Amino acid sequence: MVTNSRFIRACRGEPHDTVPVWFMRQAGRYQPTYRALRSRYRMLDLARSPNLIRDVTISPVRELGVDAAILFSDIMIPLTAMGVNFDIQENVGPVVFEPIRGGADVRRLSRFVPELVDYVFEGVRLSVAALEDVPLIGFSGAPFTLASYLVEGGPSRTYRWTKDLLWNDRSAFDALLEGLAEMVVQYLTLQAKAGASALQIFDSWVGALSAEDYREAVWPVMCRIFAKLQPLNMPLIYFGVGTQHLLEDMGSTGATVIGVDWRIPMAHARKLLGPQLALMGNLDPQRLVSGRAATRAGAHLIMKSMQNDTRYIFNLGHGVPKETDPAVLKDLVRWIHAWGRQGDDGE
Ligand code: 1CP
Repeated sequence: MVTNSRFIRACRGEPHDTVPVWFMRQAGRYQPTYRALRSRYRMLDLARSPNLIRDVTISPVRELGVDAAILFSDIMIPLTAMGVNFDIQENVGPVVFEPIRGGADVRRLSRFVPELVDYVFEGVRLSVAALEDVPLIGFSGAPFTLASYLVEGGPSRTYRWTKDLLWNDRSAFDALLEGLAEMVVQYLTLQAKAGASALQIFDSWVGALSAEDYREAVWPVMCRIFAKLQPLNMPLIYFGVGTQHLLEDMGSTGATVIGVDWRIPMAHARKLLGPQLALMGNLDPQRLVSGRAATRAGAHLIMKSMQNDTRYIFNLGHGVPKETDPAVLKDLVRWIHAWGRQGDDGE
């Protein structure tokens, strides 16, 4: 476990030399090196090979100079170890072949068998060895976001069937989230034991819920997960998109770092969440596609509003878009580091 890095120190509110930065989806399609690998392997083949996991995981650290690596995998991977059949399809995302639509389908899910995804933990070990003093972030999808793929059968805009299950078959919904929560705890604990230094839970689509539904049906599940992870004594990051209306509740789950999307000013998130939590975010990812000037201008506003905040980590409000020029990201990392050292325009 790496403890003396600026990323981990900022997560804990300890003094550090400059603002740490990493990017969600920092490994992926925008990288020529990743595209070259993908011309030879399918996404799921990459994610099942420990050596390739390591190569892809460490590549943004080498190419961009970011302060943390995130395990290369996908939120769907551990579901293979619960008996779920799915594929990751080009320009679509995860597709689940037999969606879960009721209690009988939920009972079909098996308990999580970690041995079936040993390649993930081996990928963590190999990545950690190659990264030396750069921390590795392990991750999992959150129960609601995973359930949304399992129930819809793929990406969705309305979450028709997921909400239907919540409102019309609450015991099946609860059983599904509970089974997934048990997996999340075991899966993340094993990533920590394999050498990860921080853990992130992606609840990407939880913003689709009303504040009342979140509080009542999801928040208690998240509280139980974070309580079980707390003994690992490492930063626990919780992130979702479109979560302005949920932020305060997300902040009281036991997570120690909250990932904020780009729609809300970072300083406003700080007011809502109070001084104790670390915050991570929140450049509009689309600025990257609009080039260096648009990127620096957005980053300038965020850095100005968060200067002197010792529990702040620079990131995007969501993942790196595939149209991003790597040179823009590399420039951004240098620029954030320089600003964090000297204040204002950095260089
Ligand atoms: O063809 C390809 O190479 C597939 C593109 C791709 C990649 C690079 C997918 C399919 N997954 C990944 C890797 C991935 N997924 C990582 C590691 C890379 C990194 O961050 O550096 C991580 C952390 C994820 C997590 C993930 N997968 C999330 C949560 C984060 C987020 O972006 O919100 C979600 C929602 C997924 C589902 C998924 N997998 C892939 C796609 C295209 C999607 C999104 C589909 C949708 O819009 O619903």
